[in-house]
Amino acid sequence: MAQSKQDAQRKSKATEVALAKQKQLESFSQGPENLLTTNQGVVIPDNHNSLKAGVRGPTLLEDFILREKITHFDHERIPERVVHARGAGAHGYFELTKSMGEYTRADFLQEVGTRTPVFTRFSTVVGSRGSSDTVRDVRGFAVKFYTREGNYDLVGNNIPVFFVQDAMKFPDLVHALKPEPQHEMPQAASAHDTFWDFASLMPETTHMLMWVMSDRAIPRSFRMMEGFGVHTFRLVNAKGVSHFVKFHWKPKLGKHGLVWDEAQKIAGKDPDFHRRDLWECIDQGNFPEWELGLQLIPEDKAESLGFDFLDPTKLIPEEMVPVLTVGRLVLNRNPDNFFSETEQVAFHPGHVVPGIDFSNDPLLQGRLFSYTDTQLSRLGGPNFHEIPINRGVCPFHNFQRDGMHRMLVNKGQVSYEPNSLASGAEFRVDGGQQGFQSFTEAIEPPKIRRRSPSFDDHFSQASFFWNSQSPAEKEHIIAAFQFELSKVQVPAVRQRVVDNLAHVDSKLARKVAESLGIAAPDAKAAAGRAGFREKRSKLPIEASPALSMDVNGHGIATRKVAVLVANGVEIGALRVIQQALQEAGASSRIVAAHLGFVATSSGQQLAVDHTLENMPSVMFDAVLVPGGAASAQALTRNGDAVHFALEAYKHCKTICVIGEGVQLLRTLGIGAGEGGPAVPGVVIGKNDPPLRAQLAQEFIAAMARHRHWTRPNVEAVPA
Ligand code: HDE
Repeated sequence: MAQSKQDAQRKSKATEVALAKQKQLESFSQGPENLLTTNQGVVIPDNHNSLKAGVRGPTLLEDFILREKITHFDHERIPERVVHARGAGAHGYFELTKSMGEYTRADFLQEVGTRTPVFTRFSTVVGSRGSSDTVRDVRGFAVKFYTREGNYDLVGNNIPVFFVQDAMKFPDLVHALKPEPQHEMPQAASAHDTFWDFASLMPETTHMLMWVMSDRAIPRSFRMMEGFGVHTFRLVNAKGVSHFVKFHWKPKLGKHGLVWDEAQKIAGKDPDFHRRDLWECIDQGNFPEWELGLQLIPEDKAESLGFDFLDPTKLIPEEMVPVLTVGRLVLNRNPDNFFSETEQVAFHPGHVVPGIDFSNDPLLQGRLFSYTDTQLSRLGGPNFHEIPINRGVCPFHNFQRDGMHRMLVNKGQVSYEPNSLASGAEFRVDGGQQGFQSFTEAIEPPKIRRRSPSFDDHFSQASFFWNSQSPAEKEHIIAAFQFELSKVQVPAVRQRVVDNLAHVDSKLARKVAESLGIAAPDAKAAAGRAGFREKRSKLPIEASPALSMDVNGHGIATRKVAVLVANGVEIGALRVIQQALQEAGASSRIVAAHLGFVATSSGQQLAVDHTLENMPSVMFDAVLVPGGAASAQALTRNGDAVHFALEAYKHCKTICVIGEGVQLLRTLGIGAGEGGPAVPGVVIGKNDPPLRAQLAQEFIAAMARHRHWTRPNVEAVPA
């Protein structure tokens, strides 16, 4: 009794001291506002000059202000992520729209309307932190849910399958993919010998290769790409019943890609293209949004899918197991500081909450070790969970102590369990219902280092993906293989790739081989090589429309239109179209040869937003060329303006020309005479006031198709 009284007194004294110290600290931090200080709080008298022996003399070591400033600067960089180094992040929330209580006990998936704060980071995989956004690559799509039961991380990609089946091959894959070690080239590109050498010797990569050669790997925006959890996970309900689950993020604006030529040009014109797009949209209140979809597979059905659901090179077609929409993700706040938040955020597929569990996918199992391990060297020690962006919103208690950069001030005598010295019942071990209960699964012996024969099917889903693409998408995939392999120096590597492709589709393999000047694809040769597996499973469907991006119906919200003008531009129709674009959620920018103003045909001043040079056509989704004889003439004499229009034509973007503006397309033979054949996505209008509103709607309808792949003579355009 006496002991506990003493304890209580000691505690209240300690609290008093802590409070006094806290007050003191607060009063200090309210100190000299807006004055530059050292990290110790000493006001800096002069931030331009170091302390010297005489104004022209040597600097003194004594200058603690200079020393502190330079020392901190010297240590500003931390190691970049070994993969996914370049990224952009945003805050937001996840709102549940359908209760998942039947399937999982996860608290944030119970009550419809529950909003859980999130931080999301998108990334490329291969490039360094300073590389370009629009390279051909997989995109990371990682979401940290700050739930009331702890942080849950869904660390996925924008492609639903992966290159390799077993974690053992991941370091080899990444070494082959990254710049070659002798000269560190090429940056952020798979188009080089080591990657294709590895890929050609590992037929299990084939399905993922098809995705990476498709337009999925050059997204128009982070806001317009899907996300996937990739692996099969488990949901476990309060009764301990488990369902397998695949996670999907479906973008509200639809899924859209760039054109490869465009992607490469943007990489030079604006390497921050995706990062800027995300930042600006959130800044302007155009909050990106995705639906969370789940494919739920009862335990007993999983084995009868016809392929192995534990194999991460396989997807489950939506037509076989429908995607159930359960909530929405909204990103509505940009980070305050890139380093503190986007760079220091630490995701981990092993950050799960009660009710979400793992499957035995051998790639996922390897990831469960890797992510904490990598943060130890990247974020400098075991206390990275204390960094604000990584901290949960629920309290956490344990007896882990000390280590580099410890922020918490753990109180008291006791840092172990069990103990009899800590008073109170805090940090009790919950052996009961509240805790994370791993799904009780019977594990089959023996301990064995071997791949399951059920993982032997390396080609059937690659063919399935190919069969699901539109004719234009197939052409893009062929062109991507041709480009990548044309960069490969060793002919035998190219040959192995096309031989493998013969097992996906013979036309695809033949067309790729033709442009490389190598022998015809030899399916038999591929089948005779090490690593090749004969197994082919049959899906109950031939193709999946959900795998194609060539679908419309998402409107034109947040699309950008360039308006090409020069002195003498006629703005009557322009104003009507601009208004209609704005109402449809798109924006327009005036682009001219110089900044400042141009004079309109009616003598007004029209403010210019960008020059033809600083915002070329690749930065826009569509082009509008208003009428006005003098403006049209000046534009046709300006090489940059002609290039602008031709390039937009080549990239299959919507172009609207009004009256004399049509002259800009004359080199394409468009609009030369009345009644010429209609060209997809080229809208030709007259300067006729009663027809302006209709013209605006025609333009918007054409833009909503995103790209016009069936447009003639695109290859002939020298842009
Ligand atoms: Fe990762 N991965 N990964 N990965 N991954 C990392 O973790 C790793 C894999 C993914 O925005 C690293 O914090 C292994 C698949 C994303 O911060 C590292 C294996 C998928 C991000 C790591 C995989 C991913 C990472 C690097 C195979 C899609 C960026 C820095 C066993 C489902 C997260 C870091 C962010 C990052 C390891 C395979 C997605 C080294 C060992 C499959 C989105 O720990």
